[in-house]
Amino acid sequence: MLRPTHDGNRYELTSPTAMPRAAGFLWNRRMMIQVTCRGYATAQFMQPEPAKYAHAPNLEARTFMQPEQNYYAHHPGRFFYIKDEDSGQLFSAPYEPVRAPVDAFAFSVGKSDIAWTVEHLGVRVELTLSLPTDDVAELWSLRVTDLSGRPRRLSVYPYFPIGYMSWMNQSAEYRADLGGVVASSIAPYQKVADYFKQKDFKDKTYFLCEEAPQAWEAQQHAFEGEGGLHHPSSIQAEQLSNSDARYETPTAAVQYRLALAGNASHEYRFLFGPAFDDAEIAAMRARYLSTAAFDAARRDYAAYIAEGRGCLHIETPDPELDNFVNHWLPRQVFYHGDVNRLSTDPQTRNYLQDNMGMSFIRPGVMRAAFLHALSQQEASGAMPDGILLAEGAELKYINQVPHTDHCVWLPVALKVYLDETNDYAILDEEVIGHESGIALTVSERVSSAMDWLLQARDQRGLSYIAQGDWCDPMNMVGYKGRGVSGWLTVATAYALNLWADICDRHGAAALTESAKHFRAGAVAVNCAANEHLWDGDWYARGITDENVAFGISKDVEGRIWLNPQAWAILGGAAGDAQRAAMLEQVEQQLATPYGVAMFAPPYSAMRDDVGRVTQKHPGSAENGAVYNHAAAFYIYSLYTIGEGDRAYKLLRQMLPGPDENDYLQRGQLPVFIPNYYRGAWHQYPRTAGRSSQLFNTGTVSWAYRCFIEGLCGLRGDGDALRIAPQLPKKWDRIKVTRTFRGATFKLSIQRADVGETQVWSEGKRLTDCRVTGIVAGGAHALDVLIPR
Ligand code: CEZ
Repeated sequence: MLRPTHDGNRYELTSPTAMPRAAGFLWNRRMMIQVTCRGYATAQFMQPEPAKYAHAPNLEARTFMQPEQNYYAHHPGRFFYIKDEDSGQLFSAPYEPVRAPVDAFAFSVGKSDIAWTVEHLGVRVELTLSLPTDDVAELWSLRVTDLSGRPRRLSVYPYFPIGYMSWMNQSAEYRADLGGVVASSIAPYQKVADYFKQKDFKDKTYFLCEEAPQAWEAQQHAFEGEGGLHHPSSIQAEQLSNSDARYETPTAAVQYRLALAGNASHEYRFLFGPAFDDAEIAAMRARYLSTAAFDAARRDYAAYIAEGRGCLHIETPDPELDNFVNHWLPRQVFYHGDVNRLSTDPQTRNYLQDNMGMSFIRPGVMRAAFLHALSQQEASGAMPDGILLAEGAELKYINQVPHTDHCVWLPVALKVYLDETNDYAILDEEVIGHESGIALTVSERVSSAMDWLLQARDQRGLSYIAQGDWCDPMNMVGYKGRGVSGWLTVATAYALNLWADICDRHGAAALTESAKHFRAGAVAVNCAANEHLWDGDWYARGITDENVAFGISKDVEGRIWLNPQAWAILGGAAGDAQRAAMLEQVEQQLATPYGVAMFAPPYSAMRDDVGRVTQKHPGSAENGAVYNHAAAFYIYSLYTIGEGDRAYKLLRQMLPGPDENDYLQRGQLPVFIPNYYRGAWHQYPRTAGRSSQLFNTGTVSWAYRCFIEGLCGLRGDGDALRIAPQLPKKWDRIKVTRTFRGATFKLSIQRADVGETQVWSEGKRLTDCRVTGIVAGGAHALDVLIPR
């Protein structure tokens, strides 16, 4: 049903019904598209805010990308009907809208294209979607092949619904001069000011055909008629009716009458996308719509995706894991780092963590992003809720709600960058405040952010939460100005300690002084955490405005939360005995077969002193899902204390498969990590494990880091690469190739009768398991022996 192909470069699903929401995604710097195995698609492009060129048939709300998208018959998609003119039989590829049980089906997700092969009625249909690297358009190719060996008379109908574009003005027609259906609209508005903002929008959607069709429909109703989508009236007729849409819902369907000799095939190419005017449409056609241009665009786009190749290649006893880590995880990290989830105002914590992952792929991108984020620091030292990336961008959605954790992510992300590059010079770089115009060095700015965290605490020494911390919808713990976050308190200590370490390493006298100050701050914060938040076996999640601790043993719901435990390990609040107790409780209360839940039990009703998180469906999203971002923090914290076995188990659970039941339950291909899998494993086992299918998640930079620095134990340390693998007990050996500062390290790691890890290079044992003298272009072959 599901298998890797092409050496792990693709995943193939051979059923359109087993995992109906299984999808792949492609992106470039201007757009992204997620397509399901059945042909439904969600695409957006930047102008500069995310916009659509194919819509639902009704007025849609504008929102950020949602988890667990639902699909329905009229959902936007890309479909191809095939009619046998002799028998009148009909099917559609990939699967929707006809839903005919086809003879053979393969949905093949590649890194730089998505393809299908569908066979039915003695016909093979091959579809490929790819993107250009620097334009907004979908490049579709379609090949129709006879499998029966006899001459065939077919009609082939690509059907690309365009949907409800605008309540002010929408239309569509076939344009022989441009060679396809062109739908036009006016993006609706009411304020005069919006006219000036929107007048250059790409309000047209085109569907261009390389080969002129025999007939077309440009009006949705004319296409469907009384037959409905699974058997459209216009397809029942001999020929499409050449309709147009005049303030009617636009669509793009065309008809090719195809006479095929036995075993012969025919290939078509189409271009689908938004445009400002006819001239742009004509230009896009000239640029892309030919065999040669498609091939060139594909090569170019594959080269772009290959820029996200990553720095780690592993060969372990688990080939599915290898596939994911070698091929798909760095791709998803690259997506986040290169296009920032295609948002113009990413949440500050997302921006910093997404770029943190880029340290492993293209560290220069992380460096620039870090400086850019700091340029938007407020005079108080606080970081804003979102980082503006485009001229005229505004803070939207959740970024209008005050969250207090954004400063924490500065040293967290910086640490990864510094370990990877040893570029401590960044600390002396001057950053000009974009509002103040004042130049301060990076170290001054990070220090002022840390001081902001230190002062944003109550008289007990606990960190205020305002209307949220990492947990966006935890909006009512502290909205009256008094509530505190247990997680943010221990995370503050972590940030302070990280920053103190960085200051010490830099070595300048002033920074060594700062290090002392921040280390003392961390001690104070941790003392406060232990005094007010330790609940016997774990740390509380917070204390509300009315001074009620929550996330504690006497809570029936929301009793134990993962984040405070993970970060108390990282930040040093938890001593050995506390750690042991926490680990045990996490395992008992939060473990599920699909990973570790963010908290449990989920809330079944509103707690108005905790907030909106308690109103989400139990087990979905932040209400007690296996929220992978939180799981990744915990896994990382386990690696920092040598709990490699526990860590690995959870890391593996983050990926769907490899057994079939697990794939079916999650419903997702192992080509990305979703932001969550449903939790509520005890309450709702039927839905537990179900993937959100949302590939936007801060998880991936942490997961990649866990594989590189945790499992393989290959972390930069000053001028060296430090080697300290933590293989799960059941593994005897692995092979790893890691690129690091331009050098290549090939390691063979295996168990042996040794008391501690030994690293051997050219027959010599390295005394401290650190490789120094690293130069770009260098090659190192290392033998690593680890205790049995
Ligand atoms: O957004 C993510 C955020 O992008 O939720 C995380 C948070 O740390 C990330 O920065 C945990 O809260 O507002 C909501 O209720 C949404 O559920 C968002 O919290 C969530 C969305 O899934 C967007 O990806």
